[in-house]
Amino acid sequence: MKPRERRLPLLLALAGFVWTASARAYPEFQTWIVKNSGRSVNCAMCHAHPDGPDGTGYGQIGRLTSEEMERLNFARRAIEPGAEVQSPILNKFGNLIVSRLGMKKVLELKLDPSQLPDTLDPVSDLDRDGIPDAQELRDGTHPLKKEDGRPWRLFVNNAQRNLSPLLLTAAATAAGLYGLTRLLHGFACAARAERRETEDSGEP
Ligand SMILES: [Ca+2]
Repeated sequence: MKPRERRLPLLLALAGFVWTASARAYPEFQTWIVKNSGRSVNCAMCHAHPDGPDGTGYGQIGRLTSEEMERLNFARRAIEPGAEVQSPILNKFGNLIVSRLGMKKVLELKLDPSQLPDTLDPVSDLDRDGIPDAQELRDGTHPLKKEDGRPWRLFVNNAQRNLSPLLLTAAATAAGLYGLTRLLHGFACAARAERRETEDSGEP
């Protein structure tokens, strides 16, 4: 292995440390999402804390326990894809990205963040709102909050999801109205027949 090739894993590990140790180390992803979607997006799209990993709040480095530090260090070493990363400074979506891609690929995508959505599982939908995680990344909506999505996409997905119950309700309502109409018609006929019998018998 050439000296340059031997240095690559070390450089990647160092870059991974910088990424997980500083919220501002990788502004390229957030910048692209904001520009592409036109929406304001904070660090909470991928991190545990909306201000990123720096600080002493929940999900920030200054507050981690020894067990959480072990998980953080494991994530820092996840250069290749496939590792089950559970970094305490990332949320479920952030951990999914690192697990699926590995830090090496994440670092490559830093040069062109617009490719990030295409590298994700196209059918993964963590919040089950009907909008895939990759699309939420493009839209600048939160992939872990099912109430956060482009209104039109949420409307279409909800309509598709509830189409069968709506049709059944409409059919039941129509059948009920038809039955009621027939019943009222039957009452009217019976009343007319009774009136005719009374008139024919000459009873007052
Ligand atoms: Ca979703």
